[in-house]
Amino acid sequence: MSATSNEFFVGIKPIEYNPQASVDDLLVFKQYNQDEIILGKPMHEWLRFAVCYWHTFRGIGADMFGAPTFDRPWDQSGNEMQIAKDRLRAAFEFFTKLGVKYFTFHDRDIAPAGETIEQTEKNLDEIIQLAKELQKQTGIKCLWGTANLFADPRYMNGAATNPDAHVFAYAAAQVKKAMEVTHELGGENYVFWGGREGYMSLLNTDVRKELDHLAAFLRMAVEHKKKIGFTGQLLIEPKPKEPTKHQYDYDAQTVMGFLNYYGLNKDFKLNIEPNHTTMAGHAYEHDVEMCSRYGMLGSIDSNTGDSSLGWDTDQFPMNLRDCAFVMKTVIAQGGLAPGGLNFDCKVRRESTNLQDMFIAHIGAMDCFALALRKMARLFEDKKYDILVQQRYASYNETDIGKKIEAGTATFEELHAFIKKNGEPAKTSGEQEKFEVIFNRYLD
Ligand SMILES: [Mn+2]
Repeated sequence: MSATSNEFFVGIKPIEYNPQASVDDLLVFKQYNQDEIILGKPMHEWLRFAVCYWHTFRGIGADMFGAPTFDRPWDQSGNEMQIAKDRLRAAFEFFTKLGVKYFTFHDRDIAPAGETIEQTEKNLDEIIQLAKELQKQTGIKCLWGTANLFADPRYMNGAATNPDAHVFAYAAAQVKKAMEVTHELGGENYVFWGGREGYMSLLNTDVRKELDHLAAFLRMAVEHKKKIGFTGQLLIEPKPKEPTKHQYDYDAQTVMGFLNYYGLNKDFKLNIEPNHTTMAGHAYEHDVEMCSRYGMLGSIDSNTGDSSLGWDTDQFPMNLRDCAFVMKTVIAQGGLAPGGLNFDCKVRRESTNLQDMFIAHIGAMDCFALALRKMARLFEDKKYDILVQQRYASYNETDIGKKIEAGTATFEELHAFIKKNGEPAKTSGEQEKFEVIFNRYLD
């Protein structure tokens, strides 16, 4: 930022939709036309894009092997609180120029920790007041907030699953405040990602005790939500490992099983990050589909990994096939609100231009917008859904199938049915046919 200007992204104008733009005109949307109606809703409502504060405004381009590569104009003043304010102004300029309607944040990304909890909360309150002002000026909303319960050394053995009750209490104090400031910013959701809620070795771990404690922690969060009048959706983000060797919130089915066991399934939904899904050994779209089919898909941390690397690379989603699979599920469940598509993504360490931040988001937004257009066609056509339904037709069309679905059939009855009817006919699964048809909708 120059002394005479409040602009950080100098020379970058608001990004506009121009389907005629040439392939090398990169600061333009070729697919994302926010107010265009698709299946009865504007594109921006289907997609509900959010920019994440941590990677995009706290990322420094460092990795486990190397020093920071980024040199950001808002990180220059030398005073921690001044930097936090400059960074926040830069972020709102970015959200506005990009044309997203939401952002997401952790408590510790947005404001620096102090020496004491009082000082930390004072810093946070000061920055939250500025965020509120900037929200008012720009109309940008908060999709969700969360607490960073993994970076500080106090959480090295876990937060809500720490063997020390004192650390558990610290995590609770931190989440209490993070929920309150999320509420103050009008956040529409609140996310729990338990990066250290797992174990490094079973030899020193009582897993049952730790999971009981995690459930107790989440119950207190539900209570506190009611106490402060926060009506946002609570979300849990599964991840199988990293930084712990095993994270308890391994994948969508594990988290749903946990919520059901502890009676928390009415109070939480899931925030699915496909890069975590692939780390759990599943296909990109697996967790999105799995929890959606149980009415538990709340939001998506939209990113991708790299199959050649295998860790959580948090790359921008640029693959049409992957985005189409996600949008197929999102359309089938009628949208994501109050959740959205949060870009939990970072530009590569080597992508050091400020402009790369825009190009990355524009590319991912266009990829999702194109995926939405393609999958709207698939949805409207009904042909694909009918083909899937036909595979299960025997449950609607035969007496025995209807009785199985109604829960009134018995083993004795089915045994008698087989004795009378013998071998079932061989039916092709036709996987290749489904793959070809899906590809035709991507044309
Ligand atoms: Mn995430």
